[in-house]
Amino acid sequence: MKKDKLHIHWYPGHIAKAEKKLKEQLSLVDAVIEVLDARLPYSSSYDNITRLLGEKPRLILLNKADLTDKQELKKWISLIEEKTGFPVLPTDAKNSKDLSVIVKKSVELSEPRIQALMKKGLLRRPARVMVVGMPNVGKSSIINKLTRSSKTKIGAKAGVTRQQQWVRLNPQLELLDTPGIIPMKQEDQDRAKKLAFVNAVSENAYSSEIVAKELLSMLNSKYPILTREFYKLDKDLDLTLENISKQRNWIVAGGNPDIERTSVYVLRDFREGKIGKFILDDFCE
Ligand SMILES: Nc1nc2c(ncn2[C@@H]2O[C@H](COP(=O)(O)OP(=O)(O)OP(=O)(O)O)[C@@H](O)[C@H]2O)c(=O)[nH]1
Ligand SMILES: [Mg+2]
Repeated sequence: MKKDKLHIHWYPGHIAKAEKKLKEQLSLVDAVIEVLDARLPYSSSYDNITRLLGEKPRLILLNKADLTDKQELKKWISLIEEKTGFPVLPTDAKNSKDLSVIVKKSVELSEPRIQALMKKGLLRRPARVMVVGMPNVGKSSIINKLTRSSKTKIGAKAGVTRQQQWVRLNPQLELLDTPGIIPMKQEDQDRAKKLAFVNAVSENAYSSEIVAKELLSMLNSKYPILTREFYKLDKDLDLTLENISKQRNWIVAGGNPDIERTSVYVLRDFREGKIGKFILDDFCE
């Protein structure tokens, strides 16, 4: 697949392995924390999650809430709670106010299985909770926040966690960090694009220029004023990579705009929340 085409395709071998491993570990855990990217409450959910996780009790965390509009996020929380029947909490790596509620919910959700095991004669053991979600949504960061440590490796790109890793939080709770999983194929290109915007897709799967162009086009239709203001573009100028490069004076030899550099910066500005606090999925999708 050519990288300059609009289509974003991935067939990462480690995803297949991660999915298999996840299924293997499922019987060992009492509950699951599913982490979504709050900027994509719909697109960062894994379609096959219910098939994969079966009846396991689940806590859904909408992470990176610091990068979203809080009021809009509230509506999504109610919608997801209603649709899934599971508790949903907004969270972000830097805010530790919700530590105790996440721990309490995880232990609570695990309790029925622990009780059932104790009835069979086993001794009480810590709750075992597996943390799952798409790449780069912040699974490892959440574990580090909960354990107030750097026990798991984190990084601003997809596929940082390569292997499962158990982390003990306290005598009551143990967490299993897992590599991010994405569907083996993504037929829905709108969703694939949005996953690329938030860096959930390996950068090898697309061209930065095409994805940055698509991002600008989406921001232009959803948040035109904020985006234009951020890039200090005059009203009569279209929100394009060319105009942003010229405005920043990023010019290459021959006087042409430096599209490559601008693409990288536009993606980074968005991912770091510099342009604004956005939710890119349309409500009621
Ligand atoms: N702004 C913001 N950034 C976050 C938050 N949580 C994580 N990050 C950043 O997002 C990036 C990915 O975090 P990780 O914890 O490595 O994500 P992951 O889900 O474990 O990713 P994989 O291991 O690749 O599946 C890192 O650069 C983190 O610093 C958050 O709540 N807010
Ligand atoms: Mg990780």
